[in-house]
Amino acid sequence: MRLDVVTIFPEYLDPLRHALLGKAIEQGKLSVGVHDLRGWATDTHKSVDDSPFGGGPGMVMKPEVWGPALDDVASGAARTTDLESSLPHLNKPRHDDVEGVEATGYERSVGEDGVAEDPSLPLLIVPTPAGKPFSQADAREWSNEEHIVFACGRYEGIDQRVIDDAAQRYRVREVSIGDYVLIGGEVAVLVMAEAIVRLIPGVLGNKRSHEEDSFSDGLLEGPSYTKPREWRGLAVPEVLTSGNHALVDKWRREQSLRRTFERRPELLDGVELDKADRKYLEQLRNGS
Ligand code: 6GU
Repeated sequence: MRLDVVTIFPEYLDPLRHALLGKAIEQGKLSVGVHDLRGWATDTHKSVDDSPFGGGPGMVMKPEVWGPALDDVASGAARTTDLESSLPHLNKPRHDDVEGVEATGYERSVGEDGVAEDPSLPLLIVPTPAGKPFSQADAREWSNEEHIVFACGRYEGIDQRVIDDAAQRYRVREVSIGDYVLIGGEVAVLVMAEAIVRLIPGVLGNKRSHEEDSFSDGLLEGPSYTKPREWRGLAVPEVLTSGNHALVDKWRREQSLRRTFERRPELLDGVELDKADRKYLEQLRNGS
């Protein structure tokens, strides 16, 4: 997978080189480019924003700067500033060393608004609190992408024509990571990149740990315990040390149902429940 990020704060994206993502880079499963938007500014002040038409507070990011930036990053013309992993370098061939052949003769597929989209185009993710909510399902789907570009807006956002025009070169998604407002998209990119990259096959190592993630079956994950069996007077739930795997599975399922019922009851509407699940939830509703 290739990730490119366009931002006016490139150093904000340094954590992409660390830990899990750094490992993915070392493994040759990921390459990352971070691009300073000001490199596409044309005036002597390197300005990237201007006052909004129609008045109002704040500044809007300029189309004449963003347009060429997204053109260059889509075509690979800006692919010179890759982040190295912070981990020791292994000198493996990198993903982007062997790509560059554009797919032809695509079949059109249907994008999120029911509009036909060329699936060979890169994905452009624009973080914005006005976007569709980012979910684990998005992370799973996007972990299969060849090339994802993130466009980080600051201030009051990017001139909407940039996003409309980018649809000629990208499959565009405007997404939010939650119902709160950040100063800019950079932290949202770190969040989404981590959620996506950990699902690339082989990056996390342990496939089961995906299957048991919160949300992968629509429920929250229950509590976990390790040694010692007793700590500060608190014992590990006895069933976990019983050696009875069927009982452990049943207990874990019930813990997931309980947590979801208590913390995110709205999620239960979208979950496949069997007879035992429904019975357990009925007990919870009756206050036990
Ligand atoms: Cl994706 N971007 C910004 N700037 N603020 C946010 C957000 C994204 N998601 C929630 N708040």
